[in-house]
Amino acid sequence: MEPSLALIYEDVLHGHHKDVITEVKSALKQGIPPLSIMNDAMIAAMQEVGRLFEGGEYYVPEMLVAARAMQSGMSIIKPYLSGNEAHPAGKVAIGTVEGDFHDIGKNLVKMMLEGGGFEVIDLGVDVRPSTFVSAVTDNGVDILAMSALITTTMQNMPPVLAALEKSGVRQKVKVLVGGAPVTEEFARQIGADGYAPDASRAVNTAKLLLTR
Ligand code: B1M
Repeated sequence: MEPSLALIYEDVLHGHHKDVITEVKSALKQGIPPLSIMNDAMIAAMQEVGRLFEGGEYYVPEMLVAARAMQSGMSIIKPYLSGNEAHPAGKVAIGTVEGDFHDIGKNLVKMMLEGGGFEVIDLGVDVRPSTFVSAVTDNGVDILAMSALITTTMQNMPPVLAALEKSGVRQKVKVLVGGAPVTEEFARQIGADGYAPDASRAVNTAKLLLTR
């Protein structure tokens, strides 16, 4: 791995959030693409954090400090991923489903969508079905984007689809789902319109959904 990426990887892994800021700035100055910093260093480090947690070497506090370091790095990268199109490609409301507080992936998807020219309303984490429905009825969004990181909380996606049906707005909006445990098959089973395995592909899928 490129030395500056290796430094960022280690900083995220060990939760050195101040060093991450310095190293990300330095990598950008060296001309390393922001997407490479995000994917090859920061996301890779979070995957290792997950592996260490599963192996009993990391506990929740270590995950938290790593997450904070990742968020610090992302705050530096964000301006480089932002779009500048005058006319938004579409309006998206994004949130992590009820019972789930993981927001790093959701924030990345949000950033990439903004970079792709979408206007994005961030509903936050632990979002109830009624809040997703209100985003459609009150804000007229074209796409509802739901993220879930836990096998149990992904089961809170179908109630959102049911709530949309019940409110009579299911046909007005495309539903895009994703998050580590979510699969294309799961998306199909629950009647979502689209699935994306990562933030970059979420943008392509969102654009495709609006052409249908
Ligand atoms: Co949690 N956690 N966590 N955690 N955590 C996981 C998810 C876990 C897999 C760890 C493990 O056991 N290996 C596990 C879930 C196991 C399962 O599914 N059964 C787990 C657990 C168990 C828990 C707790 C229950 C732990 C506890 O308290 N005992 C607890 C639950 C809290 C809750 O939400 N109710 C918990 C808490 C936490 C922290 C708060 C400490 C922290 C989150 C901080 C935060 O988000 N602000 C945390 C973290 C950091 C993780 C891991 C280590 C990293 C997650 C992450 O940010 N990854 C994670 C292990 C892992 O993922 N390997 C783990 C980086 C991020 C970029 O990837 O979010 O997958 P990800 O997003 C990807 C794609 O999935 C996709 O795009 C992104 C990249 O391009 N994507 C979408 C995401 N959303 C999308 C939406 C789309 C499309 C694509 O369309 C709408």
